Formats: sequence, structure tokens, C-alpha cells
Amino acid sequence: MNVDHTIHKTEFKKAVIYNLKISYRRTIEDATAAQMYQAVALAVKDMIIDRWIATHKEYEKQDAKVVYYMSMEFLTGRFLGNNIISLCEQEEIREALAEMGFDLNTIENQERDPALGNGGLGRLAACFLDSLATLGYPAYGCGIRYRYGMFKQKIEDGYQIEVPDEWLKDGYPFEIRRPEYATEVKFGGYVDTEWDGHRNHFVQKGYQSVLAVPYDIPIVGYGNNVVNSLRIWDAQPVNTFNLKEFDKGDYQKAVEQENLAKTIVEVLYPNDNHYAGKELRLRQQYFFISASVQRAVKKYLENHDDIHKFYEKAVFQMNDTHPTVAVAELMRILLDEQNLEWDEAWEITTKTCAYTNHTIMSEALEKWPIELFSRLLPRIYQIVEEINRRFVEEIKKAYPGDNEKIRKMAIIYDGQVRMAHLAIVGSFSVNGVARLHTEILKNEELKDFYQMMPAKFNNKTNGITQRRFLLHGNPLLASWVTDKIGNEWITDLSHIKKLAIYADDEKCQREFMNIKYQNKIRLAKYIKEHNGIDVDPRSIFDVQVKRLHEYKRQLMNILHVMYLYNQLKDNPNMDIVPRTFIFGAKAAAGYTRAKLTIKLINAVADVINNDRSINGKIKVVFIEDYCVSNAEMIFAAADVSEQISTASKEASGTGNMKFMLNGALTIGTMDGANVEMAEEVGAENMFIFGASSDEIINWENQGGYNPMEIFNSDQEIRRVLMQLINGSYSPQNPELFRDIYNSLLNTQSSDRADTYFILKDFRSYAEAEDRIDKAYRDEKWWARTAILNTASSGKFSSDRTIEEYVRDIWHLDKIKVEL
Ligand code: GL2
Ligand code: PLP
Repeated sequence: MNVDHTIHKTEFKKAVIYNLKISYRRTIEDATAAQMYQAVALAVKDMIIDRWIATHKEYEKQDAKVVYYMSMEFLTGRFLGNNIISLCEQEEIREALAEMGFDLNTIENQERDPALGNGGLGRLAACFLDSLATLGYPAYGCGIRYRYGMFKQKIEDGYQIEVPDEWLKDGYPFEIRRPEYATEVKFGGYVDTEWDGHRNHFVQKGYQSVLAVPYDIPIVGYGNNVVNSLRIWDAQPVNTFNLKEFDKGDYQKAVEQENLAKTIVEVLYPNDNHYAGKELRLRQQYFFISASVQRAVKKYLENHDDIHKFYEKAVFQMNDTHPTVAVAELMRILLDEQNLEWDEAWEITTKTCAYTNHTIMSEALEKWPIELFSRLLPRIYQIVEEINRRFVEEIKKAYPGDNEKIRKMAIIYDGQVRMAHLAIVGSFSVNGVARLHTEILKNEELKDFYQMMPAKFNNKTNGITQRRFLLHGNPLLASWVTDKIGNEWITDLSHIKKLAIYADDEKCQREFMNIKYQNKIRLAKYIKEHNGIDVDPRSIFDVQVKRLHEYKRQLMNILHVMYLYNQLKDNPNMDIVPRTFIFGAKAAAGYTRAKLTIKLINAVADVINNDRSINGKIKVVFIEDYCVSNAEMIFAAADVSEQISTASKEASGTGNMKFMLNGALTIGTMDGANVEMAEEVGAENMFIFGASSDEIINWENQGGYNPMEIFNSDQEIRRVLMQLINGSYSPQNPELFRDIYNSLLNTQSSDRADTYFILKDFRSYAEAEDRIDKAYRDEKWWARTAILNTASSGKFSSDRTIEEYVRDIWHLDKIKVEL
């Protein structure tokens, strides 16, 4: 052991002891694990701070261009473990804690997951921040400090119960409050026009306002001393209970401002891929965007005097349409506060803003009623109207006499403000998140925009951070990989392809599968503790974890389990490899059918897991509260990854990539990034099935298909469907799953039946599942293919994605931080 190492450890221990003392009046002997977590986190934060300061000094010194990644969601997951890894102090800290009688993993498990996001879109934002810091690019994440993040899910009697997520209850040790950057955000009132002898000024009057106060969370780059910031905004009343207002008899207004501040950041909307049109949601959007844009402009003006060149130093990446008011807010600041002319302001804005589209699902498209939008944001609405007026002129010029184009493309139409259209018109770049998705945008959903402005469109296939999802989540595999090919993969995942040469090596195959087995034991333990179910780590772990959504087709998965169970009941000696079907999914609180699907999965689990006659050949487990921290463990333990969305519906998927990195084999449709995964690993090393996106889009254009034909002609499918309504899985209430049955078959209702083509794809899916059963018996083939999947995942690092954003959209320079 070298001297440095010992000094480090001694200092670290001292810091922990000191933190325990001043925060809790405790010593090591009587500290709880939760107190230890706080004390350790503060000691780690201490190690981060100098780098954080140095990073920002470096930004200033280089006058660096900065990307502002604007997002309603950052699903970061726990920070302690990742920060320690990024500081490259894991072994020292583990040892130091052990010497004090504590286990690092236990302490890490004390941290409440900051769950400021729903699913893929929010998790992508978190991966991007990790990559930006690791690659050394100047960046801010801009978001909201929700008091309650994504709800915690409990399962009671098979039903989902939502429990508030009190992540801030004991204080969050990594954040720093920055009251010096507090800024006012205004809502409502009206716009007055004042003439100053030269020009009109637009002044918002009679408004309510809140004070936006930022908190910064450090984002630690891996091994490079770079620390960027995730800046999340909290809301406070502008003046805490304003007595002056009270005196003037404006009691009502004072109370309203106080309430506005309280409610605005209260809770994250738990809808994934779904627009609900709630007023408070629009308030949230404008709140964090106005604060972030005001701050970005102010920061620029601290060191520059020509606002015309703002875009040379700042770029706003809008994560979906949620932050799109940024276009109008930047216009407002340039017009009303910087006194620019419209054309100047527009040029700056459209050189600053860029938009990422994350879905083609029509129910996710944000369209705000004019009445609501203009009442809440009167000045912003005026600006959007003017943007629209000018854009419609352009359409007319490009397509004279074509009113259809105006109907399809206008920003304001039919009483609504269409946020996607505003985002496209106000941005210099529009990107999709996987090649197939971008093609669908160009050729279907956004065809008219693509034809009019093709140069804006580009693709950026999503990625994930290997630091969290391999190095931290799967330490056994991570050290095996490093053993074989060195550690460069940690910051450059393309190196992982070097593993391919080990795919045929029988010793390596055994090692690889043994690591998988150890990870399955770890997950089996977790399942036993949380679900009370015994699962056999020798069975195939077949996993579908993601938000519950009809297009993701968890229903098809569980219907297939029912089908398999029927076969086993008919033929108890049927020769199948034991399989554990693992599900994990939160349903939006108001999404009734999704919640009923959770109940169905649990009902099927109940019957199957308790049926001794099938000898434990299949088991079904629903893991409660799927979130980033248990996700890390689940990916590591999966043999099979279920990526079975209706083709064309999953824009990319990122869970699919995490499974692949961890050596799971994918059963999937040719959808989203699955297409590119197949390209990398070879279609023969995945289990691909189902209709193509072209076929689906064609059927949709013809008004769907008739599932009754399948129901009438396929006895086994009919049997499964009948079991939904004959009490097989709900003897007390045979009607319980009627809605699901109807969704697949009902031709009376106005909804199309089987919108997501579950019955259409069922046979092809069942056949692919059967191929898995056969393939798993060939241990060498499976091990080889698993290694090849890991070895072929290099493209799917978010480091690669970020380099592409930088090259094509952001044009940032790397910074170097020396301590
Ligand atoms: C999503 C897509 O559904 C998903 O396929 C994609 O991987 C992520 C990230 O790009 O974005 N779009 C969306 O609205 N949510 C997603 O997860 N919530
Ligand atoms: N939710 C969590 C907690 C995740 O870790 C991920 C992972 O990528 C997702 C949602 C997104 O999953 P998918 O891409 O399968 O929709």
C-alpha cells in the first residue's frame, strides 16, 4: 500500500466522523446507516467541490460555449455510488468504511433515488449529463426541483398503489442552494403597450409572480476532474406573505402568490408519453424555462456586450416539446428587455434553439388551448401569434394557394397552440432518437415540415452510460471485461468489441455465464425479500421492465404466459426449460387499462406460482417499484430482454441497450433502436419477430385489421382470450378483465379493436419465444451469443450520441481541468 493511499483513507475517515458529529451529534459507534450515508455523501461532496469550482473557472477562462439541456425530467437515480466511481476512489472508500465497520453497498442503498422523471426520456437526459461531463463538454441540465418525484409503487392485492416520493424528506446532501441566482417569473395579467416616442414597449401588468430559486447538483465526469451542474429550480413566493399588499386590501392576491409558489413545483406529472393538458403543467413549463433562459442571457451579458452573438456561446437543446416555450421566452427577452427588432431577435433565437422529438404517439402531442395559453402567458402568446403569422406567410409563399398546407402546418390552428410546430419553426435542428424513428418523422409524421425545411432534420440514435449500467450496476462483469481488454471501455465503449474474440473460448463462456448466474442469485434474493417468491436462478430470466403502456405490449407477454401455462396444464410432461417471467412497470396514475394489466399480471402470477402440478417450470414475478436503482440490478441478471413494442411506436428505447450491454439476448420487433442493435450484433443473434413498421403503418392507414378473424380461426388464442372473461384468473369477479378482452376484440366500440396488433403478432411472438427455449439448451451457443451481444453494444454508449450532438448541432469545445 502506498503512503498516499493511506493518507487518503485517513482523511476520508476524519471527514466522515466530523460530518456525523456536526450534523447529528453522533459518533461512529452510535450512527445509523442513514446517518452514515449522509456523512459519507457530504465527505464525497467535499471532494467534488474543488473540481466543481475549477471546472467553472475553466469555462470562464476559455469563454466556452455551453449547451443548456432543457428538460422537464431528469431520472438520475442515486448519485453516491456513481460519484465515488467517477472520482476513482471506490476502493479507498470501500476500505475506509470497512475499517469503520460499514459496508459501502449498504450505505449506498440508504440514498433515496432522485426520481425527477418518468421513464426513458428522463433517464436519457441523465445519461447525457453523465456523458457530457465525462467527455469534458460545458453543459447545464435545466429542470425542476419537484418536491415529489415519480411516485413509489406498492402492490396491494395485485393492484398498483401510488405512494408519494418524499426524496427531500431528510435533505439531499449533494445539492447546493444558489439564492444569488434567484429570478422572478411572471404569470397572467395583461399586456400594456407604451410608446416612448420611438417604438412600442410591451409591458405585462397585473400579473402574479413567483421567485425561482436554483439548486445545483454536481455531475461528476469520470476521472477527468470535470464537474458540470444539473440546475433544478424551486419556487418561492416573491415576498413571503406581503403585509403591504394586505394593507391595501389585496389579501387575495398575496395568498394567491403564496399558493402559486407552493403548487408549481409540488409534483412531477406521472404521465409517460401522454399529454394531459393540465394548466399547472403549462405553468411548470414556463416556470423553469423562463428562469433558465433569463439566467442564460444574464450570464452571457456578464462577459459579453453584443447580444447578437448570443448563439455563439449558448445552445438550448429542448428535450421534447415540454420546454418549447423557450423559443418565445428568448424572443421576449430579446425584444422587450434587450430592445432588439423582430428580425434580429428571430435570427438569434433560431440559431440558439434545437429540438429533439421523442415520440410519434398522437396522444403525447402537446396542444394547448389558446384560451389557457393566452390567459397564463399573455405576452408569450402575443409573440407566438406573431411567429405563427410570419410562418403562415412563408407557407403561402412556398405553396401558393395550398390551404391544406396551412391547416397542417400552422402553429396556431383550430383554437390550439401546437407545440411541436413551434419547436420545429423556432429551431435550427430537429432530431429523432433512432434511425427508424427519424425516417418515420421525415416520411410520415412531420413530412410537410421535412419537405419545406429538409436541412433541419437529423438523427441522433440514443445511447446509455456504461459507467452506471455496467461499471456500477454489474461490478462482476465490469471487472471481467477489464481483465480481458483493459479499462478503456469505461470512457470509450467502442473498445468493447475486442471481447468478440473470446466468444468462442469455452473457458470465457463459462466465466461469463457464471457471472450471469451470480447476478441472477443477487436478483433472486431481492425477489425473495420483496415478493416472497422463490425463483430458481437456473431458470431463464426473461425480463420486461419499462413503463406500462399499451404500445409496449406487456399484455402480449402475459397472454403468452397464459398460453404456455395452458400447454403445460394439458401436458404436464412438456419439455421446456424452466423460465421465470419477470415484469416491472409503473402505470400512470390515471391510466386505467394499464393498471388493470398490472392486476392481470399479478393474478396470473398468483395462479401459476401456486400450481404445484407444473413443477415450477414457469414462474411469474412482478417487481414492485421499478426504478433506476433496482433497474441496475435487473439488467445485470437478465437472460432475455423483452422489447416487443408494436413496430413504429417505440421511438428508440434505451432499456433495450442496457440489457444488451449486460449480455442479455433480445426478443423484439424491428422497432426503434432494436433495428440498429440487430445491425450491430447480427439478426441471427437476436429473436426477431412480428410485423414491420411499414406493415403496421399500412394497416393503420387502412383503418386497422379485424382481430375476430384470428379469434375465430385460432383455438389456442381464443382459449387464452376466453380466460380473461371466464374467471380463470379472477374467480370472484369473472368480469374483472372484460375491458382488456374488449380492447382486443370489441368491434362495437368506436375505438379500433386491438390497436396495437397484439393478436396479429401473437403467433410470430410465440414462435420466437419457442426459439428461445430451444436455443437456451445449447449452452455454448447461448454463452457465445451473450458475449457477442455485450461485445456489439459499443455503438449504444451515450458518449457516442453526445459526440454526434456536439459535431452536428452544438459545436462545443472540450475543456480540460487541472487541479
Ligand atoms: C420516449 C420514447 O418513448 C422512447 O422510445 C425513447 O427511448 C425515449 C428517449 O428518447 O423517449 N418518448 C417519451 O415521451 N418517453 C420516452 O421514454 N417518455
Ligand atoms: N425506466 C427506468 C427506471 C429505466 O432505467 C429505463 C431504462 O432505460 C427506462 C424506464 C426506459 O425503458 P424503455 O427504453 O424500455 O422504455
